[in-house]
Amino acid sequence: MHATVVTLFPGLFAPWLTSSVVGRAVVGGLVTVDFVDLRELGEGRHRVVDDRPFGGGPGMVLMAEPVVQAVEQARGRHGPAVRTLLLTPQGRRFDQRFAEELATAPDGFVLLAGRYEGIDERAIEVLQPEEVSIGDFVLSGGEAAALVILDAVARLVPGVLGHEDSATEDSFSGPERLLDHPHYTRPASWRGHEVPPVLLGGDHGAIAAWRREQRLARTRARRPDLLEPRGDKEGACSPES
Ligand code: 9D3
Repeated sequence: MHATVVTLFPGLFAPWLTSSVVGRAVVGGLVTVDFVDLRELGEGRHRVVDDRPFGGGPGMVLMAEPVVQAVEQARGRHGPAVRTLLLTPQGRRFDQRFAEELATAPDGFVLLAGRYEGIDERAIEVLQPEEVSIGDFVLSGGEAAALVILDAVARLVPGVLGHEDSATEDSFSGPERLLDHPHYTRPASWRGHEVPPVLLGGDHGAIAAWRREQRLARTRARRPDLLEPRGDKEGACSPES
């Protein structure tokens, strides 16, 4: 996996890239994350990258020229099938299926993290990025969203997780997208709370059946939307969403 992040704040990524499961994969070379510092493509001696919005209003807007130059520089480090993602609250919702697509993208991907009020729309017209949001809440910039995407994608790269089939047993992966069942470890009795006896009996068929029941019951109770027919999972077609 090769990702290039275009950002004004490459320093925000460093601790994550050298620690954690995913960080070890970066260090080990299975995952490569590099950066284009948008500031270095800014205008003039002060490397200006933003200006006030035409038409007025609060905040600043990233200028088209430095953004397009930075993304072109980033794309130049990848093959012709590189995907370009613009992180924006206006984007398509990121999900596990999207993560799976990116994990197998043959020429990797570029993540463009915005700041301020947004990016000059003409940069978006020229770059034709895939616009992606990580959810309906307000972040202060695209960097936290870029980290979320890098983490979700990197752990799908074969060899990144210690335990190889951890990723395929995840909620939301595989043909059945269900929430997880509850987990227990020792002691079997703790502060008067008991571990469900089936888990202590050693009957692996009964354990599998119990876990599957738990997964279904939890999904029905907490995320009934996941049990609806495929293609309507995002809720985009349902009137109440
Ligand atoms: C307070 C400013 N908002 C006015 C309506 C617009 C706005 C601009 C920029 C809101 C957030 C941001 C910064 N967010 C991102 O760059 C971002 C984001 C997010 O905020 N939520 C979910 N996914 C993403 S991906 C990038």
